[in-house]
Amino acid sequence: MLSLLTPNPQGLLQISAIADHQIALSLVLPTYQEKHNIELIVEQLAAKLDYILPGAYELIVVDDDSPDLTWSIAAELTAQYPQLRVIRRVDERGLATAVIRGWQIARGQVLGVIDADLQHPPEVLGQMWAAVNHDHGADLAVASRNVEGGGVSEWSILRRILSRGAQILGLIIFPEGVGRISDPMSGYFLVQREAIADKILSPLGYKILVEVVGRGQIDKIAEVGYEFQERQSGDSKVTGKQYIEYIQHLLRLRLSHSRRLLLFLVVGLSGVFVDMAIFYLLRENLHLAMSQSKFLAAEVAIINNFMWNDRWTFGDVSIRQPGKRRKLRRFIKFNLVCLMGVILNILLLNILVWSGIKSEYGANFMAIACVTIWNYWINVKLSWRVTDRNNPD
Ligand SMILES: Nc1nc2c(ncn2[C@@H]2O[C@H](COP(=O)(O)OP(=O)(O)OP(=O)(O)O)[C@@H](O)[C@H]2O)c(=O)[nH]1
Ligand SMILES: [Mg+2]
Repeated sequence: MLSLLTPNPQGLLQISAIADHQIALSLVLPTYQEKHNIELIVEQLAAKLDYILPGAYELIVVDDDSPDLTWSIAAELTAQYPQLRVIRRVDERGLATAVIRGWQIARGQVLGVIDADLQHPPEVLGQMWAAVNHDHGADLAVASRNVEGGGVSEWSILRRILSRGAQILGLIIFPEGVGRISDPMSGYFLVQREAIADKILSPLGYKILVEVVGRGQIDKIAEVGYEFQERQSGDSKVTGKQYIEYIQHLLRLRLSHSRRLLLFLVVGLSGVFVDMAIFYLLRENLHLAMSQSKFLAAEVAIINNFMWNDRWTFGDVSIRQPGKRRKLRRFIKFNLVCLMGVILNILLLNILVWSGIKSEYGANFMAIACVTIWNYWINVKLSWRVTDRNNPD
């Protein structure tokens, strides 16, 4: 089957949560000018998958209208390989968006990607499939060059330096995504459909994996070592432009991940004002004792912060945890985290002053900054459980 796809101007892509239960795995092969490789890779993959998943997989070639007519050769192969589907995408280029376009028409429960130039050995598919294919299986299985059994066969020193440099840059700009995988540049992986379904994806350039980790609900990651093969036929499409796009892509992910932290900081600031105002009222109008006033003011501020965070900062998560009981549970956790924060704050303040910082106010400011970040992370993990795949109660 050959389908024609026209451009998608907004660049925002979504994958449906609905899968066909007959198809366990949909593997996308992005291609551009791969006429010498396409037949062999389809043959190798079909042989491997007919063995692991007979009748329960599909291969989807997404070709960007290659002038060498890769799409046409692929379309001819569909007669021989009924599990093969081919998309010819016109007037649009880009590896990452091609892969997502393939996943959009895919029917499998697990979605995957592999290069079509024979640099990714189909042999490791068995191990990757085993990693995702059971009840408590991984959300993501990545073929990695940087774990045991992995490597790059004949890379020049320059290419190794560029690759490592890109990885380090990723760790600096977007550590919470890039830091979770030993080979974040890998273009060979399998992911559970439900981990990325209904997310707004907007990848740029080549590195689809960082987009999946950055925007998906990826809890458990498995890595399988593989040896990156040298290209036998055709040319690499990697140019300097891909490096620039990679940096832009990381910055984009950084920004979207910072939004939550930014909202959390704004809410925190509103809490400072609430605390001050209540403290003032209780002291001046009701003449309560200082500690009593402080305690009540802090509690009102915590309630204020919780309300805003639950509705705004973590609104997308709370909506998936409906009901008063769950909300109360989130509130109790938030309250406890804030209380621990106060203790930590006092402890840090003492340590900083004791270690020689002259200004108590400066030390207090540093302590507040550290505790705010700590508060944020603990609340992300504990109260709203943002990284949970199903956000269970
Ligand atoms: N659909 C589509 N596929 C692409 C595009 N660019 C590259 N590809 C395919 O994506 C896969 C990886 O691209 P390569 O150029 O081989 O990149 P690489 O493997 O990182 O680099 P090399 O080791 O130099 O080959 C290959 O199957 C390409 O044909 C594109 O713009 N659109
Ligand atoms: Mg290649």
